[in-house]
Amino acid sequence: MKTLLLDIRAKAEDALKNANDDAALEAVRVGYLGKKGELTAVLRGMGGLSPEERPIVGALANEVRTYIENALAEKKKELEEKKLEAKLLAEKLDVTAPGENFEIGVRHPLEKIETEMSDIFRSMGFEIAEGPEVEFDLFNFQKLNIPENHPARDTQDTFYITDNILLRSQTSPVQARVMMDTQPPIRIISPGRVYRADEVDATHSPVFHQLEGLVVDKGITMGDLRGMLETFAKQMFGENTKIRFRPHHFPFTEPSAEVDVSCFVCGGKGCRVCKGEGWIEILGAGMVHPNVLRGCGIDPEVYSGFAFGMGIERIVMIKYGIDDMRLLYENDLRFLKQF
Ligand code: 2NM
Repeated sequence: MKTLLLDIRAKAEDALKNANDDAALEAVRVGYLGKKGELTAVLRGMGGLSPEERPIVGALANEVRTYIENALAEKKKELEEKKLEAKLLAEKLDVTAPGENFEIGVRHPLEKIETEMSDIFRSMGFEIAEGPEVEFDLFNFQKLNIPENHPARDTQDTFYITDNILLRSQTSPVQARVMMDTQPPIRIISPGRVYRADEVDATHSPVFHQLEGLVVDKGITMGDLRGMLETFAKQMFGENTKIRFRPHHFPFTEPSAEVDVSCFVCGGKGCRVCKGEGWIEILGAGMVHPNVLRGCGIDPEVYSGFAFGMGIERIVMIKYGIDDMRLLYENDLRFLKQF
């Protein structure tokens, strides 16, 4: 019996030496200490021993059991330490390794110029106003003194959602809304996206951007408009820039003008950029029509105002010498990275 126990101990020790994972450890435990294990079988057979032998063999059996239990626990600890070590090695992080390279984007030229323009107007005290791109024709046309039969109202030119709801064809409805909501003094710009049913070509897109401005107060004159636009033109195109007004017609302003800047490339002598003219058209402007003021709840006998509007794409194309508007919408990084 004694040799059998010592033998079991030696075998268990051997088996543990070769057990290299949790499953092998468990197999050893079951094989010796489990219900049907070798040591358990010996303990069960102790009934056949004499009373003198029993305590001696019992003590040895307990010793062997404790020995195997301790050996199992020790091996388990050893395996866990090995596992942790392997995990730490696998997850090793080299904090001195160079960072991953990722490309930094660039601002879109439209956004860049819009911000530049807004900054100039904000420096002159203008606030930025916004409004919906899906508009009522009340604000897009009626309030702006655009008559029922005006060509701009044609479905050929404007995207209609219903009979009286449309995609705004200009940002002026924003100005109409501000005039209806607030009494003068008013000094706002409304940059934003507008929609017209145009075919795509080098100078047209059904979706483009405008920046309009509006000033209403007591005693506002065309001289104020001129001075303000001159300041804008000099900051946008250079200190030597001059402006000129040419008579024009808009339904919402009277009088109205188209406004040119002297060519910032040739200074007015005539070149490729100004097509030999010396001048480049940049915007439309005028004194807000009394009908518009009255219709928006402002008394034209007390107040007067000026308004202007320009296409942001057009300014971008002039400033950067871009001859095809479609380049601004294609998002080709080789193009966009040049600005
Ligand atoms: C332009 C040209 C001239 C304009 C007028 C108004 C309003 F709401 F005050 F009547 N907003 N914008 C205006 C005037 C726009 O764009 C070429």
